[in-house]
Amino acid sequence: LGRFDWEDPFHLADQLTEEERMLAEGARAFAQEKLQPRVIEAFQTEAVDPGIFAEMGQMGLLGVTVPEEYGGLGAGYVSYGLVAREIERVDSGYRSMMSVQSSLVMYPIYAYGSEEQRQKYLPKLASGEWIGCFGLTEPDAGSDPAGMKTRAVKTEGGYRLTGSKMWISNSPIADVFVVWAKSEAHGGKIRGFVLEKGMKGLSAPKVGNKISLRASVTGEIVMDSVEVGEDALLPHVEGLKGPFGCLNRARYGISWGVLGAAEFCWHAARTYGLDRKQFGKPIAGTQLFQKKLADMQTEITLGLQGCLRVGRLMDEARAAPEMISLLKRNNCGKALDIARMSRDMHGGNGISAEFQVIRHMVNLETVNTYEGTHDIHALILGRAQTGIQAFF
Ligand code: TGC
Ligand code: FAD
Repeated sequence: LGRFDWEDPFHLADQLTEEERMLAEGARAFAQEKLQPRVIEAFQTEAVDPGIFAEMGQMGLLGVTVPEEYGGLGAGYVSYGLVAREIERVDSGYRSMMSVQSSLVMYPIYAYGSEEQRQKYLPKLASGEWIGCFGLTEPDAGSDPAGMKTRAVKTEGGYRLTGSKMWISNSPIADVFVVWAKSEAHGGKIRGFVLEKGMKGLSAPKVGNKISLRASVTGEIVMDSVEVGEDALLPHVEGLKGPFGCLNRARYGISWGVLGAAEFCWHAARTYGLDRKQFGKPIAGTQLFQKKLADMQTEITLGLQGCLRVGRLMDEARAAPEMISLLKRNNCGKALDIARMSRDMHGGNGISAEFQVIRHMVNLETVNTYEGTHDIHALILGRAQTGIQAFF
């Protein structure tokens, strides 16, 4: 008979390569030693330390899948997912910083950019010297990015961009802005542009008063007739498949990441239940408590196995976007349920910042919403199995 490991019931670790295991261990050590000690205060004070990007860069955690010649690690998507899981075990905001930089900024420059753009931006984004952001969402175009109003108009030497983006991770501290706009010169099709901090007419005010994801800074991107050269255009993609190609990767990473947050909440509930006595015995010795622990263990184990499967398919270029929707939707929803359950199992202590589960809980509300809401992914899956789109 096989051995049962309560923390890793399906022996996920045995299904990884030696390189993947080592990268995951390095990422876990970094996250626990460098990020965990500062997260409680960072969340409370909403203070984002831009130096975290350079620290992540030094560890090779930015652009894990980008080839080494551009400063990345040249590793596969399972490796990328394992990194997301370890960082989000500490905080979804830190994972956000990493995944925007890797999947939403480095990936499009690598996949859709010119050789000059790759060489100019990727090494400095990989090292964390430069910070990137990704502007798709607008005040009036969230779930429906095709409704964006941002426009690029052709000028003599390039383009003039006008519009505003909303809810953009990293934008107030960004050096590099990947933004999506409808370009008149390309028949009104959506095109990607790379903008740089300091350009005339470009600003990125912070969005304040967030109750969620406070360790990651969020802002607007305001483009008031920003003039760019032809070299700012990402030449190799047009249409919504440009931003969606990036989102596929980020959504996949989130699917692993949220399970890291869920694992933290599960382990915390177990430890708390073993320590805390009521009615003369540990609360972990009650049937209701154990049922909740069993539910957490089951959902996390199944979710991780799904991530590994889709990660392997991504590495073989056989993953369909709908597989990622299934995973992103289910894992975010389950992680949020688990965080809420853990909060409850901690009783009054569950609302204290010190026990950390309520921070994960409020963070996961954002993660359930961004990169396609829980319901939008249901509609993507509904369309894929009925052939009928139900968005409008
Ligand atoms: P639809 O007609 O379905 O497609 C339009 C074109 O796009 C192509 N496409 C995809 N390509 C690659 N991957 C995918 N997943 C794709 N999905 C669609 C499609 O083939 C088509 O191409 P073509 O060549 O035929 O034109 O488009 P629609 O307008 O009906 O959209 C439907 C819907 C609702 C699924 C889509 O708009 C959607 O997913 N909405 C959610 C928006 C979203 O996820 N926004 C995320 C913003 S970024 C963010 O949140 C970052 S947070 C990061 C962090 O801090 O970690
Ligand atoms: P809406 O689209 O207005 O949705 C509101 C509600 O209506 C949701 O419940 C939704 O499911 C539902 N709904 C919408 N359409 C339908 C429909 N057809 N049928 C049924 N229900 C529907 N965006 C970026 O571009 N870059 C970033 O870096 C980024 N970072 C973010 C960071 C944070 C902290 C947050 C909160 C958001 C971020 N976003 C980013 C934006 C995020 O992707 C959007 O918030 C998300 O896509 C939802 O859009 P919305 O907020 O406009 O909500």
